Amino acid sequence: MKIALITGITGQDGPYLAQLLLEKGYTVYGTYRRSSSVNFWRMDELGISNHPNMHLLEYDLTDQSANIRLIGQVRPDEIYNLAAQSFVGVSFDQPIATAMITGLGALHLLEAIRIVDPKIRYYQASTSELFGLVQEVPQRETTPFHPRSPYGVAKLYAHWITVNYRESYGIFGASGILFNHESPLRGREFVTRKITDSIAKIKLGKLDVLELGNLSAKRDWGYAKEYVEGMWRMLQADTPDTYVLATGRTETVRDFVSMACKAAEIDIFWQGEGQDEVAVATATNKVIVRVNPAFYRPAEVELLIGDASKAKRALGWAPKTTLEQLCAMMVEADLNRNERGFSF
Ligand code: NDP
Ligand code: GDR
Repeated sequence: MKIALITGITGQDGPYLAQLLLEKGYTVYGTYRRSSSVNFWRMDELGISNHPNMHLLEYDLTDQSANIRLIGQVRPDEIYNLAAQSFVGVSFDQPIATAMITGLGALHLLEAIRIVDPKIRYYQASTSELFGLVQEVPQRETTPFHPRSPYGVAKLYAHWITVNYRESYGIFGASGILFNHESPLRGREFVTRKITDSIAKIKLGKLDVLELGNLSAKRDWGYAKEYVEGMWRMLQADTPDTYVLATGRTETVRDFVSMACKAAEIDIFWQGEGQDEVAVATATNKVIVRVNPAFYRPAEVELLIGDASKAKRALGWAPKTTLEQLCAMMVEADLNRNERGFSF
């Protein structure tokens, strides 16, 4: 029976990955941070919190002695490093904390692997934010990087240090350059879930207006549950490598709002431009979505669209769920939760 260690089990991807690995017969250790109100609602939603092979450990990625002790204690076959300060917007306000966690955190784990057991396989959660300013469309493993946020720059370090430990010490370090992936378990600070949760509240009469930033940003959004399967496949390959996971389709934030309204059966029309652009509900003629420049970022990533053909060829991985299906799934989950007064 294999042992896996997942850092960041309280986030979106951790519980989906844990669920997959438990189904495959792994023993899974998930790490969470000490805080005044730790919540495990995502694991609860997937029904894995009380699984006999699921264990939780308190841990902070930035504490190097904790990394060495953790790996010595768990002795995993595979480590999935999902822990990060992962919100791009916050990284502009907390650039140093982001560098320590999201960038140096990966080095802490790789060093611990080198010291404790170099045979451990390591997955680094890299990101399409590495591409940043558009250099090539679609973006693939060979596209030059130009990150546009402290988060992207920190992830660039984590990516290259993974490649460096692969080349220097023969450590099995795989780097997955994953494009945006969403789900009903997405944090509400990210735009898709902010939209589906707010549209659900508007539908139920619990909110009047949703405020958003840049409506024209284009993202390649996939379904998180399918992306964690790709992470696992990267660690089962014969050799460690770097892979893009993406759907190959890109849509604007505005399109996602329209899709969510359709799923919630709210008829809307768009009017105005730039900061004055609004979405109006046809039935009531009331503005339900407007722009608030406070949500703009100092530097924006305008267009992401990925080419995952290498992952398809080498790993047999391909996305299945369409964006319409994903959006409808998220709206439905948020309608149910808001009816129950759910607040995460
Ligand atoms: P989330 O933000 O939902 O989860 C991040 C996790 O990291 C949380 O469990 C968080 O714990 C934990 N964490 C934060 N800081 C520390 C720390 N100092 N020590 C230990 N744990 C910490 O991210 P996702 O699940 O969406 O993403 C998983 C990974 O994949 C992240 O690294 C992200 O950057 C990357 N990624 C995500 C993409 C996406 O579209 N979702 C795309 C590409 C890459 P806490 O709850 O205590 O804050
Ligand atoms: P992103 O995701 O920055 O791509 O990072 P996010 O959902 O935060 O933003 C996507 C795009 O939407 C625009 N936007 C808004 N974003 C938020 N959060 N809130 C708003 O109100 C809003 N209005 C418009 C943003 O400007 C942006 O263009 C996510 C994270 O999961 C990263 O950790 C991961 O690495 C990348 O995806 C791939």
